Amino acid sequence: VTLIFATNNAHKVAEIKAVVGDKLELLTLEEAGITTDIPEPHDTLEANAREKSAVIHQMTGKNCFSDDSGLEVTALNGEPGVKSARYAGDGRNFQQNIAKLLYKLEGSSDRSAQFRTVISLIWNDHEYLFEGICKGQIITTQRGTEGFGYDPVFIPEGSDRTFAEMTTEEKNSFSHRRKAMDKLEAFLRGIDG
Ligand code: ITT
Repeated sequence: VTLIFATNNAHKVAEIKAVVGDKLELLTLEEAGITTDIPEPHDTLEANAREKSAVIHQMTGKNCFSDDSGLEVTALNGEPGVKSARYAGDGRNFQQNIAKLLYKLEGSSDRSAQFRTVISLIWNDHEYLFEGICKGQIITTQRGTEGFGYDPVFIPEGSDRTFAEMTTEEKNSFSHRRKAMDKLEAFLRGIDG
């Protein structure tokens, strides 16, 4: 099975390639010869995931999937959520995004949060959505240098280390993205019979 992964985020590609191994052949946009800025204009992860896969499917006519993810913080009513990449402005600056998050959570006793991934798969012209959630806590200072985005301040349930203190494989043993990808793989196995 060959699928185009409709993302411009190299960290997502590395994480998902580590999940699927050689069970699926993934083509990045670059490998598929596509250079386009994928729009994310909507106010839900679901709608943005659908938009991204639809754009790439329209361009290529091929089977493809996208990943839209965000950090949903309880005490902030689900923010930054769909705005995770641009929380502190259009520059997509991770240090500024983390600084804003920690500032907004200052003094808050509830530091619970979840990462949520929505994958939109277009398979033989039909669309399917898969969700993965990882619950955890936001800590007060950054720890670790691996991963991306909010990883240095997020500790998943069941660990005492941040995602940024883990290898890709360890992060994948907990992560939202892995859980959504497992569902996609199970779906494709079902179709294969
Ligand atoms: P594509 O749309 O090209 O796939 P993107 O980086 O724009 O890549 P999103 O729209 O899904 O991806 O942005 C989600 C943002 O949420 C991302 O830039 C990070 O700041 C954050 N994020 C998503 N998954 C994360 C993870 O596993 N660990 C840490 N932060 C994450």
